[in-house]
Amino acid sequence: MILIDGKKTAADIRDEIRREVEVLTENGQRAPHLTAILVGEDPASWAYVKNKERQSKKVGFTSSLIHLSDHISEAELLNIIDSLNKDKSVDGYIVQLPLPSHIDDQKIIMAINPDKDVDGFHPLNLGKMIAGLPTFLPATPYGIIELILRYDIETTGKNVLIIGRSLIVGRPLSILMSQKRPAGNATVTLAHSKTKNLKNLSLKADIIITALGQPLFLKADMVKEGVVVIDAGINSIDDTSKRGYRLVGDADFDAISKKAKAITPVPGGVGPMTIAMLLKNTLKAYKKNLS
Ligand code: L34
Repeated sequence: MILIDGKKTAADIRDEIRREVEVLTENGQRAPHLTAILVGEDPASWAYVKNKERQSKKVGFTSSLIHLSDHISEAELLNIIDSLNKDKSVDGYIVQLPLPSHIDDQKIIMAINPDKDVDGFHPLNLGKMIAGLPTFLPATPYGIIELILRYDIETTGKNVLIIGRSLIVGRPLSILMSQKRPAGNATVTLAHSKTKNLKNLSLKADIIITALGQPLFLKADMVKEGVVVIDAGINSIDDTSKRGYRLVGDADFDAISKKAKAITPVPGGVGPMTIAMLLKNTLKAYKKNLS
């Protein structure tokens, strides 16, 4: 069984980015600048955003965090977005999701300048992705693609089952993997909460990507021998540790790893890759902003 090590792969990618940034700054250019907006106090979101800030600094980026109260209005948030859109020193920014229920995610995403949308969530960027044009790929699907490539996992002609149709992971990934591109050319099935007989589908799948957000949803009896499982689920479960929770994936790692050809762990799988690819998108935004 091959452990697909997202933590190590993400560190490799960060090294590549860091070396590129070094050359740029040694030549007198300013550093790339990534900003994150975090609304509220959700401990998991806080941890992810802090990770993004830490990793940004590690590769030599300027990083800033705008932390806002849960009570901020949609209009106030839109104002902050407007100022980031105008701020020439900010190359890219993200608005960490989920947002409080009184704020409309889509309205916020639509307000982001597509050239600074390093999450790749703006409809213009999603449209470019579907058309196969160069754009910012959403970081989690991009990270999954990168793991597949760096671990030489064959996708051409394979049956790929993606479980979960979220805007952040399942939907874009289903498009990317069916396209004529590296880590593409697969026969993709996109399953979701209304799918019937999931087990029939999962037993036929050569590659299964879970992105539904249900702890230990995918069980060993649902997969065939030699399957590749990529687990994009990050579920926090309350426990007695100091931080009060621990992370588990959507797949039953212990049991499935006995049958799988390759599998990603949680933590240490897709999560770190999401951040590495966000940095890659930011470097891309920066280069475009300079030129
Ligand atoms: N706007 N919102 C926006 N963009 C995103 O790309 C995200 N996502 C998802 C949630 N909301 C978002 C993230 O950043 C999920 N996500 C994310 C990013 C990083 C990690 C997990 C989720 C991560 O670093 N995971 C580590 C463990 C971290 C820990 O121990 O707390 C891992 O090894 O999986």
